[in-house]
Amino acid sequence: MNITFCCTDAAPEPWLQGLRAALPGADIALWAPGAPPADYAVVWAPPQQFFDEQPQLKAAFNIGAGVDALLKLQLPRQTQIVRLDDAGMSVQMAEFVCHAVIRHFREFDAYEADTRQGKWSFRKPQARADFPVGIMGLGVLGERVARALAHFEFPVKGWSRSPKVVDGVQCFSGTQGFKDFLAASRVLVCLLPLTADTRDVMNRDTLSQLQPGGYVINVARGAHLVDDDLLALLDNGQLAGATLDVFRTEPLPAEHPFWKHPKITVTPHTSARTLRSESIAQIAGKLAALQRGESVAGVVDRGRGY
Ligand code: NDP
Ligand code: OXD
Repeated sequence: MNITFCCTDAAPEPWLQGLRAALPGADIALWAPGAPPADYAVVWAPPQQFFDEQPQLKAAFNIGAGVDALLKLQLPRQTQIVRLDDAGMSVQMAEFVCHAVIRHFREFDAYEADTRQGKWSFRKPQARADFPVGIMGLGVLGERVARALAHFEFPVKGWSRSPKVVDGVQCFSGTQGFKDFLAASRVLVCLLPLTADTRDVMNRDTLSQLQPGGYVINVARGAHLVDDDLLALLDNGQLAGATLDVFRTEPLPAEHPFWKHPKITVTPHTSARTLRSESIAQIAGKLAALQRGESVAGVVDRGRGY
């Protein structure tokens, strides 16, 4: 079995070594233009030339959960696209989102500002019941985040394309459930894949439907959010704040108003990082299953876009 590796943004050597250790029978090489045809690929943001020169691939393993960048390319028809499912990302996402929600709910920024001035002062505790958290996307990551927030006894709402049942979470689905979901949420967390249906989903109209004091946490993709609409709603007081980990252009350009906005916390697309050894173990397991003719989790439905 031949495997070609083409991942921009990842130092290739540790990946190649890890893949070789996990798949001792395989011939694994770093892709370069003109490389011989391989059976399988491990990719992240490869150039179009990669797929143009590798039309025979049986499967391409994406070393991330989101495949929006990959699906913009012309892909060989028979190549299965397999994304990471979890591989150590869901616990990171749960801690990131819980941290953002709790930091806002418990007003830790205000406490920090006070204590830095030597002030020993209390704030009136806010009622948890007044902080329903709505999660858009109840997939591998969204469901884990929903369960983690429910553990802290926040009222948790979830929205997905198809109907779901998740313990401790009030679930809504489809376009018909969206309005009710927004009206039931005060904090809005985006964990949707970026598709034609979900692009710009957080805009002036939808964000205005959140409960008073709305707070936005975007950990999915920058193009889910209309930047200017968020800024307008923060500036007119309709929204209380936002934590943003993903942006339309990354790195976030130096002149972007998000950097210095007093109600926005920016993090550099780090809420759930790809973990090399977990990812390699998952890819090796899936490759072995595919070789045995079994189906694997995380195969992308190109028509659906995720
Ligand atoms: P999944 O595919 O497991 O889950 C996607 C969820 O979104 C599903 O519940 C799906 O519904 C729902 N969904 C899709 N389209 C719609 C729609 N039109 N309306 C309503 N719900 C919809 O993905 P993951 O949980 O693994 O990952 C989610 C995203 O998180 C990734 O695509 C990626 O963009 C982002 N991500 C960000 C990271 C970061 O560091 N910031 C790291 C990793 C991922 P249904 O269940 O019915 O199919
Ligand atoms: C991913 C990401 O999609 O890192 O995995 O954003």
